[in-house]
Amino acid sequence: MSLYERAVEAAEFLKSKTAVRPRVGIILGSGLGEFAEQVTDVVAIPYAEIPNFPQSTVQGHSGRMVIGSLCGVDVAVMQGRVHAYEGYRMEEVTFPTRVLKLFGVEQLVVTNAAGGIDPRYGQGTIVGICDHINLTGTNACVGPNEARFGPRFHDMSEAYSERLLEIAQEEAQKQAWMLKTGVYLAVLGPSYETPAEIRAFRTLGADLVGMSTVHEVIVARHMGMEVLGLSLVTNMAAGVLDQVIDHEEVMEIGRKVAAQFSSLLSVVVPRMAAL
Ligand code: CYT
Repeated sequence: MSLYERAVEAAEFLKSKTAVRPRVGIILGSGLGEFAEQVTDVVAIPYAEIPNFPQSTVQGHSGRMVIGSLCGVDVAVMQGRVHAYEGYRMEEVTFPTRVLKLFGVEQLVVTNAAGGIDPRYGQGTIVGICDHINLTGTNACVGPNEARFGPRFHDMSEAYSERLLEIAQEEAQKQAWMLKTGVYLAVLGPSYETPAEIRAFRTLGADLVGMSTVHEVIVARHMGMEVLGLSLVTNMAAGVLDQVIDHEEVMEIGRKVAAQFSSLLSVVVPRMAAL
């Protein structure tokens, strides 16, 4: 079966499980999985049950598709994602994004836990991604192009929707905080970066560093989806502060900022859906 056919099979499976046809999809990053509890009238499907779906091996990425309503808007929330550093091929890492599109999703919110390079960020800062730098050494669209998904060469000049970012900034302001924006640089991982790498990335124009998101955004744009990217700064990147980086801490910060993150998305998603 071709990639397209496998994605169709997975999307058809989701359609058989629910009558809901969300136009908004949300991918939850490390420590942000709790957000799925905001969804009501839930149909939750473990990734293991969805045909052809990759399973995550990382602790804290529980792995299920939560379909339901978020403040009156139909959504498909991915609680957990797989990463390239787990050894998955690009096609597997981005398979769920392909399936979301075939399921009917046109607007995608991608979230992640990231290291802060910009010293104006602090631990727990939520940042709106305005652009990215892909230093993972690969691209999710490598290989024969599937024209039913999109063109061979696709534009990435507005990978992250300016209008969605503006909405997120407006809503943050209404909640009395400022949503800073930043450029997300992706590495393969799984090791965290060295201080020398972080200095190099800062010179390159990066404000955040992480190990996900860019591949999903590349295929989302390939398929013409509109993207909002949000990073949670779970730690300052290596060398920015004089302290080591610990995965447990990354997860813990996610839980602490969960409420702020939830209240933002709960108002942003209805506005996105109304566009
Ligand atoms: N932190 C993180 N680098 C970091 O420092 N969550 C990903 C990558």
